[in-house]
Parts: sequence; C-alpha cells; structure tokens
Amino acid sequence: MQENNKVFKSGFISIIGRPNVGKSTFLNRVVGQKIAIMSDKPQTTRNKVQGVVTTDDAQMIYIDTPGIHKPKHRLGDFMVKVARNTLSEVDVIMFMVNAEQKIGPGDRFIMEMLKNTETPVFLIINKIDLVHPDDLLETIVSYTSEYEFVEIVPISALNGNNTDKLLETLKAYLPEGPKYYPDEQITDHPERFIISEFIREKVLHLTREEIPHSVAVVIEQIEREKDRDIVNVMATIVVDRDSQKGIVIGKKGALLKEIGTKARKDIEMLLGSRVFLELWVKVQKDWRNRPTRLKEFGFND
Ligand code: GDP
Ligand code: K
Ligand code: MG
Repeated sequence: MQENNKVFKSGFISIIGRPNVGKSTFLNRVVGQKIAIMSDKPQTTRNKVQGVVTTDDAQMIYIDTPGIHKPKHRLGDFMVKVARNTLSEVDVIMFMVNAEQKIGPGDRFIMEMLKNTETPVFLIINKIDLVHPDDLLETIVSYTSEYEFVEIVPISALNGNNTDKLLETLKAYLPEGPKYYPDEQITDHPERFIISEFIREKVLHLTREEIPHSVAVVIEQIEREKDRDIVNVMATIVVDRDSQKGIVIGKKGALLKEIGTKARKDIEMLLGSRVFLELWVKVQKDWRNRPTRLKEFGFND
C-alpha cells in the first residue's frame, strides 16, 4: 500500500566556492552521470549547470556556480554576477571549501557576499580523504569564526564519504514543493551546451598552461542520421591568438585529433549513440571583452 500522507520536498541548491574545491565532482557524484566537466584548472565551469536528483520524497536541483574570483575582465564580471543572482534565488547555499587549504582571500570574498543573503548556508569541507582529523577541526574553526553557517558537513566528493548524510541534511532545509522535473531527467541544459563543455575540457586538459581560459567552443551542428544510430557533431574551438591556434591543432593535427577522440567518447556516453565529431579551430581576437561575442557563446545576462 502506498502512503500518500508523506510530504514531497523540492528546491534549488547552489554550490559555491573557490575554483577546484570539488563542486563539479560533487555534482557529478550526486547526479550519477557526468554532466559538469571537471579539471584541475580554475574556472572550468563558466555557466551554471543544473543537476537534478529525484528520490521518493524529494527533488533537489543543484546549481554548479562558476568559481568566484575578483573580476579581471568582462567575463569575470559576468561570472560574479551569475553567482550573486543565484544566491538569492535558491533554498540552500552550499559553500564548499578544500579541507587541505587554509582560509584565503577568495573565501573571505565569498563570505562577504553571503552576508547579503537570507538563504541558509552550509559549510561543506570537501576532500577530507586528504587530511588528518585534527587539521580538519582547525579548518572548521577558522571558517565558523568568520561566518555563521546553519550546518557544517565534512565530505569527500571523490570517494563519496558522508555524501549520503549531506543529502539527508539538505533535504531537511527544502520546502514542500512540486516535482519540477520528470524522474529520469538529470539536467535541463541543452545537449549542445554539455557537448561544448566536454570539448572545452579536453582542450584545457591537453594543452596545459599554454591555452588559458580564452578558449570557447561553439557547436555549429548536431544532426542525427536517419535510420542509423549515428550523430554528426560539428564544433569550432575559438581562441584569442594565432599562436594558440597552432598549439590547439598541434604537429600535423595530432593534438586536435586527440581532443576529438577524447571528446567523442564523452559525447557518445551522453547521447548513447555513435558520434562523428568534426572540429575546427578559429582565431577571434580578444573575444572575452566583446559583449556581442559573449552573447554568441552563451554568456547571457
Ligand atoms: P571545482 O572547480 O570546484 O568544480 O572542482 P572540480 O570538481 O573540478 O575538482 C577539482 C579537482 O579536485 C579535481 O582534480 C578533482 O578530482 C579533485 N577533487 C574533488 N573532490 C575531491 C575529494 O573529495 N578528494 C580528493 N582527493 N580530490 C577531489
Ligand atoms: K575546476
Ligand atoms: Mg567546476
């Protein structure tokens, strides 16, 4: 017999924190499929990606906000604005920090922003697999002496330590609400955006420091072939300078080929079909400071 007197809870949860603390790793773990890209470089995530977790009594919609930092150019400004706006719209804010790192200017910058919101804030100490419990306590004290958090939860997003407990605690802060998304849906982002992020991730991984965050990926075409389980994807990698174009292409096109091969595997997993991926590289000087280009690449505000 089904019990119908149990309340259903739903709400929005924003994950905020300095770059590389593990926000995307956490999101991917709880959503159970790779949707937000991960890398060891800061600012990997530039748009908010939503992951939806639905259980029998709750639905949690996660927002993976861009790493907050002091803006250096227009793109930085945009990212800070996105993060600020999400803070007042959500039901819970997860402020994630790295257990290995001391509290820093970036953390204080975020905590200052948090003082302007009524939204309950959790302190999530991630990467506890890397620290001794004594050091953990010290870290907790350093944060809690500067901001009043409603909950403090140490986790390891990587190995899943304490993440179930965190989900239960989060649930307690969500209001009674509807199921916004069908059970099987895990993200409301168009495939187009996720695919472009997969490609951008490979560029960042394979070029190391030579290609900074000036790279953007534009999906020109996604087309499913009739009667065949094949999807054709055409994308352009946009860089700032001619020298960067050479780096991305590599000797005899070797690097671009590797980027393509690796990205294709991720896209095939996402779409559940075979994929033909065609990649182009284009130089668009100084695109980060041109508002029209920003819009074109999906950074709308
Ligand atoms: P984000 O910038 O906050 O989204 O951080 P990412 O999710 O991209 O993670 C940055 C790096 O930290 C990646 O190399 C992750 O594998 C690593 N990482 C994330 N969570 C953990 C964790 O709980 N333990 C350990 N040891 N590494 C982690
Ligand atoms: K990152
Ligand atoms: Mg991220």
